Amino acid sequence: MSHTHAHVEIRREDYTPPDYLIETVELRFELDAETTLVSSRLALHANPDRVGRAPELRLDGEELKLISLQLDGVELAPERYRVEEKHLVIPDPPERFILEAVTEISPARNTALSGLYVSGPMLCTQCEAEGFRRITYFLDRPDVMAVYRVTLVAPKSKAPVLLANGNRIETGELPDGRHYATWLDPFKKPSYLFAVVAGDLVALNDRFTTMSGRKINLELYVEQKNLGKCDHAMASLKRAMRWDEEKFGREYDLDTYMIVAVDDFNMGAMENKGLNVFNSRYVLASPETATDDDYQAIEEVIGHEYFHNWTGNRITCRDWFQLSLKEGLTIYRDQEFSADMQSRPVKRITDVRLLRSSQFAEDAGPLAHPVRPDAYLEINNFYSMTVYHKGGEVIRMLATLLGPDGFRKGMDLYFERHDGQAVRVDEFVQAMADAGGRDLGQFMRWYDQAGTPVLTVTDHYDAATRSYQLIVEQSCPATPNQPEKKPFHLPLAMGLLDRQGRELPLRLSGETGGDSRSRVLELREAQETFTFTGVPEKPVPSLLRNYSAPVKLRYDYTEEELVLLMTHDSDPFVRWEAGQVRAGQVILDLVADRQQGRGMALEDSFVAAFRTLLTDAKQDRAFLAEALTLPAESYLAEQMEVIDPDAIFEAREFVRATLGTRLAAEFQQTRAACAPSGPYRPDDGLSGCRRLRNLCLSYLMAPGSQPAIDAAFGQFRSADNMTDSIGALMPLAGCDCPERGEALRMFYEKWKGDRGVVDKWFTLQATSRLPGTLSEVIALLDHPDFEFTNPNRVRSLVGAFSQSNQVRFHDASGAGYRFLADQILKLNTINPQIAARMVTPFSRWRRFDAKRQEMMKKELERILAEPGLAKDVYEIAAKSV
Ligand code: 0A1
Ligand code: ZN
Repeated sequence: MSHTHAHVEIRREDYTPPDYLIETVELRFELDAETTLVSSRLALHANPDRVGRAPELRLDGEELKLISLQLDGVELAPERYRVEEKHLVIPDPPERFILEAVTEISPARNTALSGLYVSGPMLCTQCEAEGFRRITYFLDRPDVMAVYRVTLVAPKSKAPVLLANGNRIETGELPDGRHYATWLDPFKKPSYLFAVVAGDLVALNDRFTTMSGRKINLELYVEQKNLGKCDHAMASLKRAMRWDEEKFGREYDLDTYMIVAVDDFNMGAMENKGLNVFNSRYVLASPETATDDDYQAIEEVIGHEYFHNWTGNRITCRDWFQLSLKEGLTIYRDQEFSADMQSRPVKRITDVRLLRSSQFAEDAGPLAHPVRPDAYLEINNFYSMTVYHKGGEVIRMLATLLGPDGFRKGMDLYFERHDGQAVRVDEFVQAMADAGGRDLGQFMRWYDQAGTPVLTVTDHYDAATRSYQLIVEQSCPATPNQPEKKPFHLPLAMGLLDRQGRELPLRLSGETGGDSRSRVLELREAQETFTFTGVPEKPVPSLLRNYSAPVKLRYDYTEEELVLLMTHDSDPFVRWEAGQVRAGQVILDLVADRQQGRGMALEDSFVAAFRTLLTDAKQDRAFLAEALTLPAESYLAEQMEVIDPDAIFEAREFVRATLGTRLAAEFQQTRAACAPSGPYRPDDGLSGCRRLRNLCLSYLMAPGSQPAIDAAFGQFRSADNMTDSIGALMPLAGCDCPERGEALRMFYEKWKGDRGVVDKWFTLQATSRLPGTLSEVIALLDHPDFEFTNPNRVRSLVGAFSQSNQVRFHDASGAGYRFLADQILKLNTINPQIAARMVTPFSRWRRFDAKRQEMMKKELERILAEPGLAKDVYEIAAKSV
């Protein structure tokens, strides 16, 4: 097979400044779903900083029909320009000129959801990363920043609301029932932050008074039927605005902040200047339709997009290789915001869980790339766990190394130096280095080297000298194009416990005084030894407190030591982690037993430790729920040489069922103790209680006894909120009992008009571990509510099955693989971005047994052989195979 695809690789080292700059942009949209006319007027001039003379102007453009073109007011003769497939080229333009173009586009045919497209009753745009070129010819790159003035024209009946970035400066009526609005965004911005929205929408309005006393209008636009589901998003926005003022001294800059909720959206949300566009799942919530987790996610994403106003918009990226400059930093900011709004330890635990289950897998496979990648075919493929979440961990390490005051000083310096600019990661790290008076040269390796470092820790206690040595070795596995790695500079937060679980003073040899109980060791070498003095007995090391670096930690703890850490460490993350390590050992031992045909039996000591935890009334319930949740199948898989999805599933289920049986009384008691005492409120502080209660139910359901089924069905029928409804329906959906079908039917009947809830209904079925799941999923493709054109719906069924149902997706027959490849090929022509994201499960093929490897590879090859394969899909499939 020949892979002669003419896809051009873009390389970081090839960056050159733009030959031309654009000072102002005037756009006029004659909006219509079938055919929209876009008239643009660009004020261009040769870039004084360009490399060499500017020979020609190459504007980006895709799927555009050029209607007319004028230079300095004169129609351009055909020999003075060229229309290529993806460019408009003007070979010899003047130094400074006005270019006017009229292009025609079709929003209704734009199923890729990039550029201007139709979603329900509106037209909206998505321009990051390279969608603006699907609207008009432009220098569509983030280091070209301009002031935009935009006029929208549309029939008033179809689109009573006309929105764009910035301030509305003029509105008026036009003949034939049309109207218009003109918007001016006074802030220079890159084209990827451009947005317009037009449609039949209503707004929830509110006000925010900034720290300097300015009044900001807050407007949240939704379809009429959703107006009652906006309060939480609005309240979250106000909390985010206040938080950024208090924590970072950052105030909002425009007079209006608008958010629009759309049903068809490729990602979570988009930070367009003054006009965020959100996937409606991160806006709409009511107690009946949204779970506690949904409420939480809304607050987080609202915060994320708001925080981008300073980290992304005011200071943006010079080029797309710098994506983590805005994304890693903004993830860190939204994590800290959420941590301040809820339980900080629980937030940290959920963030680490996500990182280790998804980012670690990415970093260990053929798609591994540095936080700042070196090359790409399609930038949309690099909105990755690595760029976002590992990028966030890198910022967190800087905050740990510099301390809160140093980090804040660094942020202030970064804003002071670079406001209004498009910069690189280097400028950010330099600001941190300068503010903290530190050399962060070695730290930059976190941006350049891919792969998850491994810290191997050993120790030695010398009773005679009362000294304790901690020997830390670091290494990092090879990743694509990076066979050899240099050591990282990283913070290792730690403490030492005596055998009673009391914290010991931490004095390194050579130090006087200083007997803190928790400290940060800085690692820089492949191997380092830290010697603590005045240590009265052999301690138990508490390592990587608060998960101070995104690494894999290896230290040979005994069961007894893990229990000591679980019950006594002062750091909640370490307490949780000790339990996870212990549970992981137990399950992986059972996996080995099962693989070797031995019977499975659960150690009494494990059950006893679980009982102690479960009945510990002092524990915070949200934390307890985390501590009682077993490591995920995907995380366990990561730790196996050759992944055995069946054995992992069976061993884990065996543990759940055994605990459910042997601790039935305790689970029932805890569940009863967490029963609601009044009607549900999302912010009643009881979400931890609900989580624990639903976790108890799932353990009770694991052995599949009728009383447990009755309890679940009872909870399902009486629930006054989605958290408890799903909490009961999830275990029911995984149970081979008559109540299952009954409950799923009732749920659908009740919620069939609600997109968000119907997504949940698809996902519940796609993630059921019952053996017949794949057939059900295939049947659901023909359900009247299934749509290939809606990304949320595709994710809820195809994505959920292939990414969150390891045992059924990896069915030994290969049927799961064939199913996924079929759907990818269908999506390839509809929405390449979504199609590409669906390929990732195949990228892990090397981790499985020979038979599965072969079957997965065959599907990848089938995908690669498809004529007209989108660049997005090609890149992921080609790198994977
Ligand atoms: N910048 C957004 C994410 C985003 C990226 C690409 C999109 O379309 C292809 C849409 C949104 C964020 O970080 O929230
Ligand atoms: Zn972002």
